[in-house]
Amino acid sequence: MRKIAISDIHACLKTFRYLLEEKVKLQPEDQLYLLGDYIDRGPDSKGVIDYILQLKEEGFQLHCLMGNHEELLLESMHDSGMREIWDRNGGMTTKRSFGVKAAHKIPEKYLDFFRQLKLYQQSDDYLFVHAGLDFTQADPLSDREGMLWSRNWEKDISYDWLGSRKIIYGHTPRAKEKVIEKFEALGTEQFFCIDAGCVFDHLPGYGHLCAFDLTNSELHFAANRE
Ligand SMILES: [Mn+2]
Repeated sequence: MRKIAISDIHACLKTFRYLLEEKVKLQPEDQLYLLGDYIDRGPDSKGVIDYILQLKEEGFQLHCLMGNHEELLLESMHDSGMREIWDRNGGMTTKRSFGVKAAHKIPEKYLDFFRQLKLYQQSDDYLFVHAGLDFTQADPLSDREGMLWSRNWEKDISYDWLGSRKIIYGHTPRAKEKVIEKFEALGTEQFFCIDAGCVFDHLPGYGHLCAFDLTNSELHFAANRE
């Protein structure tokens, strides 16, 4: 049994499948933590959700967290300001992939999937969250905004609060080399961002989807193959 985390798939279905099937070789006894941002920007948002639902149906053990892009989709259903932000950040590609002109036209089974996503999850000494934790708040795990949107929060970590736990997150893309560098620092640091910018393959060094095998302390990468 392995624990594996992947974040920020951003509609890159081919890369996601290749990473899971050819690199990670996911097994039914593994626990897979997906840290949100399944949709937007890349070519096949619907396909990514279909694949996740299929894996769950086949009995694979998935723990799916919410990302800010799923929040934008849900909020856009009743907030026109959010709709504009979503459209500017990949929402148009997601609507196209579902063949709809508005989020509320997306079939209910997908909306249900988005609605039931968790904001964070803990397992052993690991705390999984999409963006980070806002330690300027009294209880970072009650602060939805921080968990979905925060950046550059690492300098504010309260180590009294965190104890021996390590925070695994995505949201802020970086080059593959930078991910590897921070992976090597994980022995001394208690936070690790696994977003290697899969969908941003036009940026030098970016364009990889990363799987972090926590059990064996290994990284697997797949280059964008969309
Ligand atoms: Mn994000």
